[in-house]
Amino acid sequence: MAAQTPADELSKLSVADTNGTNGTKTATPAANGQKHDSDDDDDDEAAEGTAATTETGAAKKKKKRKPKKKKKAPTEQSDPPRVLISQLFPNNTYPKGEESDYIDDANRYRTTDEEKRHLDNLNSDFLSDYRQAAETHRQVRQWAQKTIKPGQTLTEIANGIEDSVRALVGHSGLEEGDAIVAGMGFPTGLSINHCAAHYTPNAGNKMVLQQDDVMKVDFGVHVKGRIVDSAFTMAFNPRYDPLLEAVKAATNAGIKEAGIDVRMGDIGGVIQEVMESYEIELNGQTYPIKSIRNLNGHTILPYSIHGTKSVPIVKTNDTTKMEEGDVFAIETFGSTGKGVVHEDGEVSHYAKNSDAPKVDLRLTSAKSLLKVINKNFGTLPFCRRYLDRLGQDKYLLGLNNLVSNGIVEAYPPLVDVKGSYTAQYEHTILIRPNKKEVISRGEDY
Ligand SMILES: [Co+2]
Repeated sequence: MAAQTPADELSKLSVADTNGTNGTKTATPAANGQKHDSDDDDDDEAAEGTAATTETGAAKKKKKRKPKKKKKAPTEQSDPPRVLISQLFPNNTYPKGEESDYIDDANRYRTTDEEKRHLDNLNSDFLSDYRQAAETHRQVRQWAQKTIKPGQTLTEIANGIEDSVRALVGHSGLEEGDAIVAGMGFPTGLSINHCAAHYTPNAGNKMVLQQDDVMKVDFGVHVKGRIVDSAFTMAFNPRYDPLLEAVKAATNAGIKEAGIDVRMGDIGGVIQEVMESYEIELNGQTYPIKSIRNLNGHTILPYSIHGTKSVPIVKTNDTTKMEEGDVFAIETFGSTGKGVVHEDGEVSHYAKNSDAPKVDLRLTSAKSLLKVINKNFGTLPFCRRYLDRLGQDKYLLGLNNLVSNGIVEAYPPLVDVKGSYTAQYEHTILIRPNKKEVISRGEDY
């Protein structure tokens, strides 16, 4: 989910030819849950074999077969994805993301430092929750990438992604409080063409994906509040390839630059340099690709998608540093338009403010809606469809009242100029004590 830059820091950078390719390797070691199962079976059989020496052959055979009767757990994901990730990777053996060492002189020691490794080991629950959420994101998005086609409605696409996420973490989110245990980390953004972010269909939306559309798919998965925020862009016409390539390279450059003690403004500079080394030809006209300067990456806190630090995607003077323990969403947006977004259109995304003021609400509908939000989302972002599926109706007055009281924040769609095209790629990275981990990295992006 995109974070908006309130202050407009403008330091334009003109860039010479930079080939923005970034050879990123994917490491998704296949964790193997089968070994443990078969070990168990062997143990059972060995124990039976020695204990049951006096039994008849038939009785022994009957007894022996028993443990094998249990239905084999699926070892492959279904289509559409409905198999629990915890079943595919038993005993918390979720695949790691892409790990890399800190390579600058001041932090190189961390790779082998015992104390840092010890600190890292203390985080095993944090890491396995994060990796479970990330694997869910990968499997759902890879299914989405092969299934989404022009002609589908945005509602169909969003429901397809969200039903899959909820099934894979095993929480439908329909019973009170269930969505807080695990599920959607924020609504599925399906932002098309000049719309860069924060668009998801509300009830009754009839929008259909078109052949020449450029669609940003930005969704979050959380497990116990550990939110993976990752996004990609889909286009069916190859004429947009340079735009997508620019943004993917820019995001990867930002990820590569990230590390302990690295300054935010410098990361922005690297991202902008790569992004703006690209151009694109559309209908015989050449457009420079610009970083959208008022969108940025951000830290992620438990149950809170936008932490306190921002990662700009243009060069700035921000000297805030990345620190051990931070979780960052590195996201970049490229545009053929002005490279600035503004709010436009009907709101779908909302989130309760973590520092919501204590207000004595006079509107009954606002009061009861706030209870629903507290119980089902807490500070996790939600959209109107999520209220609909909980059986809420006629909630708009109450919802708007919570927004005007500063309790809930509205996140309207963010758009560049009409006729322009925007793209986005995003990953979540963990600044672990001894390593950096691109938790959401996959073979796709
Ligand atoms: Co984000």
